[in-house]
Amino acid sequence: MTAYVIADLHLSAEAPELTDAFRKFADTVSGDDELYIVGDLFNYYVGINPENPAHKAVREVNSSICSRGGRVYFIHGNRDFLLNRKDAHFFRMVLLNDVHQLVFGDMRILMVHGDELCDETVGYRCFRLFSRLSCVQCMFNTLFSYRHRIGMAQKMRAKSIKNFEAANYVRRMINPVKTLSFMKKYGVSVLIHGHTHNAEELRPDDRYLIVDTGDWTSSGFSFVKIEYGNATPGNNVVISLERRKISGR
Ligand SMILES: [Mn+2]
Repeated sequence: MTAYVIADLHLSAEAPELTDAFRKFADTVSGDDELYIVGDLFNYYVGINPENPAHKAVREVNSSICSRGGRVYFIHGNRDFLLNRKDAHFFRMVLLNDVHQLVFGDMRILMVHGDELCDETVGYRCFRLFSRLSCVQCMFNTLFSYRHRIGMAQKMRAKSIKNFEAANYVRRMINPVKTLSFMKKYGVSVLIHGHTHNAEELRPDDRYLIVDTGDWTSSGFSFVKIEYGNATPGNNVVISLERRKISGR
């Protein structure tokens, strides 16, 4: 049995090669397996659009995983936090809390998107808190049309890209001190996160493992594979970070 963890696919109508890669990758998820998408599945998300090929594909792909007995779970990223429980149902996935724990015997693995592990500005922290309130989201969806919401999301994306460029493309990183104290608070030895787009394993010391799932681009993608046995799951959990090239590149 295997649990796959992926993040930062950034699917959109403009990047069909990523949607195709997701489709192919999903074929490896068998009936005994679980797929965890830990945020930023979509490049931006302001509601279901049945005409959007990325939305259609996610629904189809997840439906096919579910129909063979597999399960798909989703944790919000900073780009798709507006995806609510009803939307998750449409996409055939189960919406989890922002912090989720997997327990295999005595091994506990924490999963988060990862933006909360970075050094964010006070402004972003306030925005994150405010924008995740369901009453605010409900108001946003009621007050503005889908087209209007798309426009606002695109403006926010443009501003974020400009800020990233202004900072000279500084590599996004988690704060290791914050991350360790986060892990200690939850009493876990393993943490898997996305958001920072660097597929890598960090071992602050022998007791802790921090894995960045990496992202999906037109040249390739990465994912975390957690293999666990049936009988004594705590004793034989194997965690690996795997990379794949997108064929044709
Ligand atoms: Mn993110």
